[in-house]
Amino acid sequence: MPNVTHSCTPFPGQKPGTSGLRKKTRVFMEPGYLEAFVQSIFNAIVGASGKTFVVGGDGRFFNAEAIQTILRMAAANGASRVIVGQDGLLSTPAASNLIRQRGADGGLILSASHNPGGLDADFGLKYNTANGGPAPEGLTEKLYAETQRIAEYQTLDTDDIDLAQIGVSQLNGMVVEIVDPVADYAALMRQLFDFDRIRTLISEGFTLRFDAMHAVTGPYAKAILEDELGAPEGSVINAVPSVDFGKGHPDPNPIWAKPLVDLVMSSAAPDFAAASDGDGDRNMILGRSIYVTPSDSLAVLAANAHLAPGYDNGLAGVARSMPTSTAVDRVADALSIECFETPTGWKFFGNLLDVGRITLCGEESAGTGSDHVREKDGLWAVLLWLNILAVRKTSVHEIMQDHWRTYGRNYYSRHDYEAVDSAKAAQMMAELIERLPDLPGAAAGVYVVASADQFSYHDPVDGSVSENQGIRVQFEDGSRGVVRLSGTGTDNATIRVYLERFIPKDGDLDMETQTALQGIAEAMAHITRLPEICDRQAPDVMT
Ligand code: VG1
Ligand code: CO
Repeated sequence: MPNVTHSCTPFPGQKPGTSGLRKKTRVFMEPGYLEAFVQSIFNAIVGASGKTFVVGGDGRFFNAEAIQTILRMAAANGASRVIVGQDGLLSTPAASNLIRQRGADGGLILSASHNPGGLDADFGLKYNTANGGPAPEGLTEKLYAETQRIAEYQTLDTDDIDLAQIGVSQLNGMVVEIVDPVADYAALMRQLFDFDRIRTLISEGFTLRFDAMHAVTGPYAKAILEDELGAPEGSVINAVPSVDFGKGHPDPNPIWAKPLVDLVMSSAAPDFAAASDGDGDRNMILGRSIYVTPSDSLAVLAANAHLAPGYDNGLAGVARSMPTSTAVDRVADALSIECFETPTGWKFFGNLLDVGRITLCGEESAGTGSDHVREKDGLWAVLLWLNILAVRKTSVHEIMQDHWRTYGRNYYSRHDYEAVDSAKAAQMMAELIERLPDLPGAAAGVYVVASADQFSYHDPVDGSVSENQGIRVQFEDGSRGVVRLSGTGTDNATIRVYLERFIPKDGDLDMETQTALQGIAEAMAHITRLPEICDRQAPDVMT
């Protein structure tokens, strides 16, 4: 069957420095748009010829159609094998695992993560490399260059492949292998965690609820939590992936997973509850009458990971993204292990994981993970928590109290200002950057600035430097404010302001979070001049 060459135009959609593309679904569906991006990926990796790829997505609207396009193009570009999750489904961490297990050259993952799905919502595609992680900056630069000069793409004129049928078929000489999306991932989890112990905990009456938010983790959570670990049927809710995520917003935080938070705050609360996002890489952890912030969760997991078989040798080191609270730094200090501060985005953990400098890492945006894959992993975090609870035989609430009594508490919240006029957001950042040298010593309410800078990261493994990664304001009492622009929004600019206040272990550990942070929020408003420049008085979302 002959290849078909179509011409296409370079497109402005790709942002430099990002490993994927996130756009409105209708944009992705424009003739030649997805194709131009896929061909740009193949060009950036110097051809697909002879290569093996993993392909799958979170099941959102256009997932299956996009996979058919990718399969045709991979075959036309000479790929030798493509491994696809049944029905086109693969969670992001499961895709990362498959790439590694099967020694694939890379993977194309279809998802816009926690953004809503549907014809009038969002779609995305990203490329992961052979280590299973998001493309590093060197490759994303090449990819960007390719998107700017792409002129034609290669495809085939063929019928669709049946994605529902597990097994092997051929597409113009390329092997298409449809696999169970859950099996290899579940096997990995079985190696890392003490399933017997968790099963015993559950059989003794420990109750849990997992909200898959109508997204990709449904089948994974059902298979592992219910079928294997014995949680009663119904413990996993919203478990069937749907193309529009039940018209919801599959973002596991107290805003978008509010019913779950309401449940744990009610008299019907289970002992443990959790949720994951569209593509299964994020997690939210809850206990009876308690919400665990992602930054605290990372710190607790670091302090207790040795209780799970996969980590019983201890941790090589830990890492957190810059805006993530410094709670984990205190644990690393106590364990005498290294703690790295990286820019936002999972790709920056890859090198540290690859060379064994770190074992655990995480971000304030509900991402936690380890060296088992090269993506953050929602269900993995849930299982590690369950393993810890099964060993310590105490409540989530008690684990948190105990943690704060040992290390002190980092009150933490992120305030998001969404759909801000892009020019105004840029102006606010530019003016702030100009004022940075004058900030140290300046008073903002009761807070005094100790230091202020623009974060740039020097990768200790490959020596690369990533600049302009957000603004850090350190206050004299150890509190901190961070401001940066989102790189994943699809609607104008999103400004994120991150607030952190440290209270030592003998201080007040039981304040309401927003109350504890109000002074820092005011100080940051004063310093950034966000309310005046962007004409916003309050954030749209506080997590
Ligand atoms: C957000 C989060 C960041 C995360 C990224 C991708 O980025 O803040 O921590 O790595 O989403 O997460 P930004 O640039 O919008 O702040 V996901 O679940 O899309 O893979
Ligand atoms: Co995600």
